[in-house]
Amino acid sequence: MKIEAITLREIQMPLVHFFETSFGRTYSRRIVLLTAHCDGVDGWGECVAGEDPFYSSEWIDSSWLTISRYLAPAVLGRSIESARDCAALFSKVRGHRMAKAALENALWDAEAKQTNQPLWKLLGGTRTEISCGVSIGIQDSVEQLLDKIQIELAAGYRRIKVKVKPGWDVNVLEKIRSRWADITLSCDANSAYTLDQVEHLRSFDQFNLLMIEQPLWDDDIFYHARLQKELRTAICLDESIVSARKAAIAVETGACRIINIKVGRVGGFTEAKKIHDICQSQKIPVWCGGMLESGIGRAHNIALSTLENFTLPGDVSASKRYWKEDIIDPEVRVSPQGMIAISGQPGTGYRVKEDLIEKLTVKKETLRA
Ligand code: OSB
Ligand code: MG
Repeated sequence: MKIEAITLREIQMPLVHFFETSFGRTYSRRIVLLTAHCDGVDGWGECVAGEDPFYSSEWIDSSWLTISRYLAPAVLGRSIESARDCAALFSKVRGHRMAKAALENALWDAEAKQTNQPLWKLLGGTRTEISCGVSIGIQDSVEQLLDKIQIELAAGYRRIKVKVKPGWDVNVLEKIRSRWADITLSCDANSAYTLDQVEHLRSFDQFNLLMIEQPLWDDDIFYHARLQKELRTAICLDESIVSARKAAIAVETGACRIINIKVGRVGGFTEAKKIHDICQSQKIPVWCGGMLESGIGRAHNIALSTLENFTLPGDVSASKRYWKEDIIDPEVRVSPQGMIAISGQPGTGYRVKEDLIEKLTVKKETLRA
């Protein structure tokens, strides 16, 4: 597969509803999309970096520069046998995993199309449908949060995850549990706590949560291991797991009992598959996280979620929860049973709406060898 050209673009899309985490509120997304032009076939990738370096050190303008100055030149004009070989070409560049993933994943998409098979099969997936949960941000009031949960439960979602931070946690979880004693419920702190708050975090045990996601520092594993020994609730790591090596360390030290795999955070499908395999061999269940993706990243998350050890409902949910109109056709739909059906079509099974993307584009650059 020869990589002849790469097109980078930034699109802007307002969210249907703002999304708030412990690090801030987002009303509208700026998203970097990448097209890899390979032997007459176009592969699409999405960079999941945020508008600001708050979830991780990467952000969309850093990813654009990293791709155009370093990553694209490493592959342009070259022939590679498989998208699997891409990660090795980037090894000189430290970090910048979301930028790497945007390019690597576009090549996986191109390879699936060229070999006329579904991306999920190329990745080694086995599922014909995947189980969906929702991540619900911090709201202006607890009443608004309860209304949102009610709507998502009625839509069929199989797991509710709420964002927490000091001041929006025990009080909120209490209200949720007193209304719904038995739903599958998780919370995600996005690193909002420190080890001084062990007693406070231990009080979350009373809510019978499926997990508490990333309670401590974004780059920490060691203190999560200490915290996990103090909690009955399973810790799930998100931010800390940036590679297969970190996943192995987290599992070996007992820092978590569950891992959230985000393909962008770990640098692409190749590394995501490695983490999946390590967790499977160690009996650690995984699920697919989300980063408020457009349809392109969402379709990639769906393909990844078909791997066998994705046994817990992911944060991969319907397009309409985010966008008035998504950039893929059909948009992602979730059944009343909370499932997404997997397409047997080649590639992602979703058509990229290039006309709409053109209208949403605010910046574009084509790179050639
Ligand atoms: O921690 O999972 C997270 C969104 C942006 C940054 C970090 C996270 C999230 C989400 C949203 O929880 C998941 C989604 O609905 O895409
Ligand atoms: Mg998270």
